[in-house]
Amino acid sequence: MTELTLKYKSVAEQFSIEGEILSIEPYGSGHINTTFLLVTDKKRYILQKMNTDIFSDSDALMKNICLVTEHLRKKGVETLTVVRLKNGAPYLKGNECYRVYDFIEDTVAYQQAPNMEVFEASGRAFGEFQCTLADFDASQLSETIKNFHNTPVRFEAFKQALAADACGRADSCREECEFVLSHENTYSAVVDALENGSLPLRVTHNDTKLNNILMDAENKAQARAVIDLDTVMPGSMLYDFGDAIRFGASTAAEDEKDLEKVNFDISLFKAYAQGYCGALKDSITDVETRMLSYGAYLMTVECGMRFLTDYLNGDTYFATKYPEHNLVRCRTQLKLAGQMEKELESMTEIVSKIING
Ligand code: ADP
Ligand code: GN1
Ligand code: MG
Repeated sequence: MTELTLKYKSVAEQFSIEGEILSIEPYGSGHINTTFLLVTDKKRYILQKMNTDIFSDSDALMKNICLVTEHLRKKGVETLTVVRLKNGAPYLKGNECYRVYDFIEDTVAYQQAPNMEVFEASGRAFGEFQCTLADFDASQLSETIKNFHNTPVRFEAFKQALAADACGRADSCREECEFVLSHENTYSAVVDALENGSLPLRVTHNDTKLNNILMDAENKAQARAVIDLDTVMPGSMLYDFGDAIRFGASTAAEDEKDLEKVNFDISLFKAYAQGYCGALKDSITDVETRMLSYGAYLMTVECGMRFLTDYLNGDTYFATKYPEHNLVRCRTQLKLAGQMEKELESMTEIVSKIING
């Protein structure tokens, strides 16, 4: 075992895991935490080094996760199982923080929708996830990242990064910056509607990309568990619908370099909307129905803006594999947002037909 593996082994041994540790290897494609597959001679686990720069209050974060998973489990919904430390604590707290989950076996986390059925099933599961949390007391939840989907606040952060140009990268992304600057008047509709009460505040997941749901490996169009519960907090239904569309209703990966391959696919949009809205038919309001498609555009442009901000800041937030990675991701998001902007009317018609028959 390497020195690093030995370090993770001594971390893992402090948790109540079954069996002898055989291996600890990097796992998955998350951009925020550092995830490992931990294998013992008895079971498999997920070991995560938590990102405490982003989630600064790790006690509050883990309390949220314990409360939400308890609520889901009580209602018979499969969810993450937090493996406690031998001393009973829910995570290892120190200069670095770690947590362990049972590995949810016989599942797949897709990086791209393999077909319409899988994407529709993921939509249904995220819709049901929200229904299950509808009676969860939101006042028990901490806001783990303030202003997470506050697009005007994200826009201010972008403008600051552009003005500072800390890494001298602004010249290499003029076109992208221009796109973000020129769309300023489209950013505030959701925060305004939440503030004036026309959009209801709900308990939402807020990070609903397709690799944050585990699908059944055998029966491929069946969801097993919604994961990555770090950002479950009060929000709008538009955030959950929108973020899933921005990632999953594309014909290419989030970091596809060849933009020719990246297109918004309205039939994937329809499939997801059928699953998601089908599950939420009884609770969705008229304003949500009217604004859902705009939410897809907004989450896509917001994510593009966040990747661009991070590129300008020198890649301090999202994990990257090469220097232009954030810029490449930003380009796919802005292309998709531009296409959605043009198709908003047909998207809204699709949603309204699903809801109103
Ligand atoms: P991040 O916040 O960095 O995105 P996630 O919690 O989403 O981290 O985990 C990253 C990846 O690890 C997921 O996309 C999924 O592939 C895998 N994963 C996480 N938790 C589990 C689990 N309990 N069982 C199986 N796979 C998991
Ligand atoms: C991050 O954690 P992960 O990789 O599932 C990010 C999301 C972004 C997404 C873009 C806490 O999600 O907000 O939409 O990357 N999560 C956080 O792929 O910032
Ligand atoms: Mg994730």
